[in-house]
Amino acid sequence: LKKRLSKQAYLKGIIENNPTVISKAITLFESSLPQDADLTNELLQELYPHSGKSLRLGISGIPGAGKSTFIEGLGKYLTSLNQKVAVLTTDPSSTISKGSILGDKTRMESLATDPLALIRTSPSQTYLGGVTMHTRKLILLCEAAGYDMVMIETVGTGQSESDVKQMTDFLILLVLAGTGDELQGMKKGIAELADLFIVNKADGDNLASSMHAQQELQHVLSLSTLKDPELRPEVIVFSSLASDPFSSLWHTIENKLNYLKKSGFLDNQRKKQNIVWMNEAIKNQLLTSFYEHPLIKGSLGEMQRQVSEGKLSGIGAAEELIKIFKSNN
Ligand SMILES: Nc1nc2c(ncn2[C@@H]2O[C@H](COP(=O)(O)OP(=O)(O)OP(=O)(O)O)[C@@H](O)[C@H]2O)c(=O)[nH]1
Ligand SMILES: [Mg+2]
Repeated sequence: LKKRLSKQAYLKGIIENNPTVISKAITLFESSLPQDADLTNELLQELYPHSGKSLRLGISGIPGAGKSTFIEGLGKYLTSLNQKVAVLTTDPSSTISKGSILGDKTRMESLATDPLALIRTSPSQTYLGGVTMHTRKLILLCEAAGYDMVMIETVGTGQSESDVKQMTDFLILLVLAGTGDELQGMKKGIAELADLFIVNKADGDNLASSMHAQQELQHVLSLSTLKDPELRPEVIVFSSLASDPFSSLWHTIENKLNYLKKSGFLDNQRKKQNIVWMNEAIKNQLLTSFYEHPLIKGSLGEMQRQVSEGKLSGIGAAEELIKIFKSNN
């Protein structure tokens, strides 16, 4: 059995921002042992009153859009203002290639060694409740530990953008000029998901095409049906290679955030997100207790075989399993 701290020791360490304890707590949260789940839930309950005070920032974009570079730059800028910054990334490719994890680590090296920063990369496939559930827990932990800003990096696949939108206050989408299909695709909804568009790597030979992409995107967004024009995302061209690019960028983000705060939009959004979280947790716990039920475990494989061979309909099999579950619970 793995050695765990007492609940009080975790609590104290997290609230005092003790890096060793925080790291141990994250390991506990990542565990899939049932006895760890109980301690995790008790801890979350106790941490909750200490959470909520950070700004939650989502950063999404296609692979290679420059997300990690951007996060590191913005993170360093914020720690230079004495802000505490936590970065949560999931690594969707961890089971396929290890290269990307190592790459990320190297690229965020100067932020990783910053005493005001915490970087955590979680493998994405291992959690019963999925990445989203896990990330939300880490957000609460980071907030209780006093981080002012929690940044979440996610690779844009459509679904992951809606997921990250559901747990952040502000979503930044990094796009690259010359990936025209992406820009076209944005007409279908993503435009209204992001709070800020950044045409990234607008430097060198990319500059002219980036300006063009900016105009194109602005046009797409001007057709949006958002009622409040203040909520319409801005499109800016950006390069991490420019000198001191993050101070003016942060100014832009802060202006927008101030509006969102004053108008009550952020509060409202968090209230809705809390409900989403509750519903997801219910679904998650029901699913877990279903699939972990000994009788279901015992018959699921056989049912699946019969369904795949066409001997039973999928819906019929599901109904039978649920009947078994309900009458033995
Ligand atoms: N020219 C230029 N290159 C950049 C800029 N930002 C990042 N890059 C480069 O683009 C490549 C990818 O950058 P990352 O920050 O790793 O991109 P990412 O979106 O995190 O990539 P994944 O996590 O693999 O999806 C690296 O070689 C960076 O050095 C920029 O502003 N200008
Ligand atoms: Mg990255």
